Amino acid sequence: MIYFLSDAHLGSLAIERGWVQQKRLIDMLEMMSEDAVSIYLLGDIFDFWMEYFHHDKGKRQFSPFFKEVRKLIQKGIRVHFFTGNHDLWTFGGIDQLSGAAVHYEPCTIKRYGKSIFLAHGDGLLPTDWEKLYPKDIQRKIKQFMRLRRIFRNPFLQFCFRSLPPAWGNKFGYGWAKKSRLKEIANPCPYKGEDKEELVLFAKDQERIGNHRDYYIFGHRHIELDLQIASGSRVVILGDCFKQWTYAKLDDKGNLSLHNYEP
Ligand SMILES: [Mn+2]
Repeated sequence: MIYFLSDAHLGSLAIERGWVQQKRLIDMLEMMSEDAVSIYLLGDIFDFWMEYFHHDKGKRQFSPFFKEVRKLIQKGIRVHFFTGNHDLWTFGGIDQLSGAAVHYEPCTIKRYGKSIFLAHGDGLLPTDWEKLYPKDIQRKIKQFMRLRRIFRNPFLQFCFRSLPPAWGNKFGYGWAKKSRLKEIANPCPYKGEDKEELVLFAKDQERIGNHRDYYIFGHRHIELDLQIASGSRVVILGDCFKQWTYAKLDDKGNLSLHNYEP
């Protein structure tokens, strides 16, 4: 079996009893380890991950999670960690702490005869997106893309990494908490086949001839399993703090979404 999960947002100040959540995530990985060949963590596993030039005591809270990942790898399971938009600031630390293979960009894999596009999902748009959205939505998308460029700017990353970790974390976790509370106040459910960016992205890929059997994303905190073309499906994974969803690919190439019950 190959498992896919995303969006645990470990450490979030908006998630009550974070250690219970972390324990449950570990139990979920433990359950997967019974028959897993590989496990793909598709981004935003941490609510704010930043690697400073100074020692950061704040990372200690994630030791149980890292211990579990190392255990899985020791068992022979391959663990892949994709960065999301909350934990892209890893510069070798996550590989070192967990032993997982870290991916900074989307990628396409082939398993059990199926081609599978994997990405966290932030920043993915169809090529003709400007034609598809009204002006106000276009403005929001542009804003997000601008912020995304700022987050990825090497000079600004260098500056942030020079901060005392306590300051940087206060800012980072504070920002992340605000965005989570905003999402709770204004939930953004599935927008529909003609508006959901990740669905449009996948449809566009099919249209331009980059066929894949499955597209698997995180990021949106919604659960979706949608057929977009003959032999092509989009799966959005939900999350690992409220819905506790994951996807599973069996050795016949069947992909299915599940809810984890401890
Ligand atoms: Mn995200």
